[in-house]
Amino acid sequence: MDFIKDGWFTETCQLWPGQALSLEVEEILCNKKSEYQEITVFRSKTYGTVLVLDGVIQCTERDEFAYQEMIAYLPLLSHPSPKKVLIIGGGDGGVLREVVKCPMVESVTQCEIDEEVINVSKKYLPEMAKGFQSTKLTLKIGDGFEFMKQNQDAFDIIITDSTDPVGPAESLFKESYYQHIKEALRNGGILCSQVDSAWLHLEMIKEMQTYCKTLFPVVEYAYSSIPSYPGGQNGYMLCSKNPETNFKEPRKTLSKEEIENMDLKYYNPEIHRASFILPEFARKELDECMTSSA
Ligand code: SPD
Repeated sequence: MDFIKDGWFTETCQLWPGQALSLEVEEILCNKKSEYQEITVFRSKTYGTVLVLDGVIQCTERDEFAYQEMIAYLPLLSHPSPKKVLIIGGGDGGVLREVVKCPMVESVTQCEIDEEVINVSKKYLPEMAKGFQSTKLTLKIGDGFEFMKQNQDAFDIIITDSTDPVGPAESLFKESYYQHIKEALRNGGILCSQVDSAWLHLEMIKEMQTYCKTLFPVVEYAYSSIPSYPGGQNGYMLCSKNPETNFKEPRKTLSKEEIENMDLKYYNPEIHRASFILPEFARKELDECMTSSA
């Protein structure tokens, strides 16, 4: 556990060389090695309980909702009738918690490779893991890439809530994975995948957007701010099989009352629209790749 020293956790990774985020640690609650990765949970001084996989922050109690709500509601509220949802990854349960809140969703299948992450989350992050109690859920433990291959024409929405593209999630950033998603989606189906920050991974996002554009008629990149993620942001790749989809305008606009009842803390219709407005350095690169591949 080299990443905790002298009371501080420090996140370094080959994917963001030359920079690191540190959080002050109050207590280490769990550190174990599963079949796939090292799982650590600690109570931090200012970000609540923190889940770390292979030394990389997955969620903190203070800002997790910014990620879980956006990766769930950007696709769900862009689809006219999102009845059947598949979540790949998402072992902490936060995305599931959001998806099952949506009244239009009838059933959710979740495929997580590492059962130990689910167990740890149930024990130390019960507010995130509460989605696992939903009667809408069918839980599968297994490899998301392999699971995707077995499904054809089955889901309205597919969400990939993975770790970064090193380690167990590497295959979930490949073109072949997106080909399988396309087949697993019903007509008009929508996918949303976590693809990291444009500040750090613009080339990878560009490459992904280029091959997604060869598979789907509508492809967009959105982002939300999350202070505990590298670069303070996370990006989302959204693709639709329906050429009429306009991701930038929610298909269903939640009222203030619905937002309150669903206990949303980050998502609202204005931030939905704003999340597609990119700073010039990113807009230029990503628009260029859209024009050249379309
Ligand atoms: N750089 C960290 C990206 C982590 C994305 N997955 C987070 C899981 C939260 N449900």
